[in-house]
Amino acid sequence: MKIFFITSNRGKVEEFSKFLEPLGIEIVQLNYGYPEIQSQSLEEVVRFGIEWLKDKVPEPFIIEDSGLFIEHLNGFPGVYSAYVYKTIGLDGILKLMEGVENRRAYFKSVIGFYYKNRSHLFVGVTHGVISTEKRGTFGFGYDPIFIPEGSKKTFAEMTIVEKNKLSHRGKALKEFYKWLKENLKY
Ligand code: ITT
Repeated sequence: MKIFFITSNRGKVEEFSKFLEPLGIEIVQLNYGYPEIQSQSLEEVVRFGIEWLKDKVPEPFIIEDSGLFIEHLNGFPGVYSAYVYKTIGLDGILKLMEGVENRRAYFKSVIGFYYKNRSHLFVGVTHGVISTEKRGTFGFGYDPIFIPEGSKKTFAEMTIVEKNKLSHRGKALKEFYKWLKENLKY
């Protein structure tokens, strides 16, 4: 089965492809921009995105919205993660966190799957801490400064398979995988 992934982020596509490979699913990236509404909720952003896209792109398709929520910064950058990454970047975040003891943060991922005129949402959350310096070269985005709970490595020091086992996206993908197995009789 072929599933279109509407995203500009190649890293996300690689993580999806690796996870869904055992089901024989081919993820095809479609870089088709869609409006991300101003909302405090990733779920709302995804629901709106699907509604906007459903008559414009081939089916079945997925979109995914994610964000990094830092406790000391009251959840910032959260739903603004992509914008903050492009503007102040990792160095900007590390600067905001200089000398801060409470480094707790979490990543959240919401996958939206549109199939046979219906939307299905799958959610994953991973708690961890913001490192004091950038480490690692794998992955994308905030990976070099996020250490998931129970690990000493940042996400950027892990292979895709290792990261998928611990990450927010991996957890959402696990739910999606279960749904596909149950509903599409894989
Ligand atoms: P889309 O085209 O799919 O929207 P995007 O990169 O703009 O791709 P989002 O809108 O979901 O993605 O924004 C999420 C931001 O959080 C973005 O800057 C990502 O790099 C970052 N992010 C999301 N998941 C991440 C992960 O697993 N590791 C590191 N950074 C992540």
